[in-house]
Amino acid sequence: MTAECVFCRIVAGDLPAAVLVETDTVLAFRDIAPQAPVHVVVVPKEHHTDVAALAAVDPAGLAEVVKVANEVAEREAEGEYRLVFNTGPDAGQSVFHAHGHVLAGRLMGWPPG
Ligand code: DGP
Repeated sequence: MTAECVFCRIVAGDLPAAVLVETDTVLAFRDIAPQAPVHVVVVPKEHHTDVAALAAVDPAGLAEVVKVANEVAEREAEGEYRLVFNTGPDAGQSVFHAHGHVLAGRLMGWPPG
């Protein structure tokens, strides 16, 4: 946990969030700035800077993130979804705590912006 990390603060219960799924190692909650009718952020409870760091240190933790993302999408969007891990500022990452975005509920364009 880092005191200045917004997702660590949500995991710790210091900041409110609309939580959909909680497991021993993962939390899924609605994004504060939704980009689709379904937009849920899935985070490991442990702090890792991005998905690459998570994969290197805790591959099972990354697998749990993907499993929970799929559960959310099954529940909210009949299992059709996009799972996005913005990695680095140029890719749009603004919160440096590993997270996957579950986006669903509308047609997705390709290529992404
Ligand atoms: P990214 O830009 O890929 O790092 O995604 C970070 C996302 O986190 C962004 O879509 C907005 C969301 N977000 C930032 N702060 C909060 C917050 O305090 N609560 C919630 N629920 N989401 C947040």
